[in-house]
Amino acid sequence: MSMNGVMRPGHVALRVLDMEAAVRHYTDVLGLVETGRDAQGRVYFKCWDEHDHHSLVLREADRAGLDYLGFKVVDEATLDRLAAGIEAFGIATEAVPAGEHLATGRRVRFTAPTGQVFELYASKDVVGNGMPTVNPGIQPANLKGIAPVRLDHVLVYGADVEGSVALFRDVLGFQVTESVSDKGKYMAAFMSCSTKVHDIAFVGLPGEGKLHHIAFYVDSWSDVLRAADVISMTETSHDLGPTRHGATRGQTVYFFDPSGNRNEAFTGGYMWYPDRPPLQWTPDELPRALFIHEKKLRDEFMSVVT
Ligand code: M3P
Ligand code: FE
Repeated sequence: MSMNGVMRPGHVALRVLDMEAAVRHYTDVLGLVETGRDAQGRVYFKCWDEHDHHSLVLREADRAGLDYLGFKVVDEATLDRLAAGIEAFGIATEAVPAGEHLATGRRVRFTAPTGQVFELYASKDVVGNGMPTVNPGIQPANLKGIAPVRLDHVLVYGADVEGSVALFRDVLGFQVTESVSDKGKYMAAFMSCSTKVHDIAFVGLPGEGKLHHIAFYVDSWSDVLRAADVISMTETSHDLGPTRHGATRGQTVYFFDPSGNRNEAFTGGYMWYPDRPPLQWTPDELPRALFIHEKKLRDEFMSVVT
């Protein structure tokens, strides 16, 4: 249920150190579908059950990390209205022309107070999920690897969580579903623009503009276990899990792409409705908020960002 016209995180643009190794990871291990390559050498992917042309764009660079995260909005008028709102909030916007991404309309780009570049866009070509929309099937026959159904959420770092929360809440219509907070001040905020338990999360640790992870949704706990098996069988760099978060109650396994960008296979979590009371974790309960079984913070998990 979009509160102000923003529907979902629609694409993540990542920098990778070695495109060939990255393409092998995202197609063979993650099991995404490659949907195109552009004149700049960027490679486009989607999860199998997404209908739009792409949800991940890779660019080869000498430093890994997040170029930008794009949210799809309901229509072009909403795009103009939200762009004006961002400007009125005091943040400059930049127009990215239609066609700069394959199969994508114009985008509006801005930098959040936590330092990440975000975009809004309203149009992207529909290429389907490999099955008919009349009398559809269950899943296409040729799935590989972890094969998540969709891009789910992104978690980013940066000191000014209060600023990014204000922008996403007051201008873009997101709600804080859960937080780690003290006396009303956010140390971490999980935010939804939909009925998902989070579409974006901000963690107030040093790392302006940094990415902690991009998460892909799988359908069940057994698919999270299966993801961990695939990670093991392919000798992919494993980070943490399978386990369960306290915050969101989601089930999870974390791993790295060959450039060190963290991926998460995520499932579960409860549904969010705008009238649901947000949940708060006090700072002393942070370990339980992160991992409800282990109740321990892991150094590498907290400190490695790209
Ligand atoms: C999740 C989630 C951190 C919290 C992570 C939580 C890195 O990834 O999906 O709920 O502090
Ligand atoms: Fe996550």
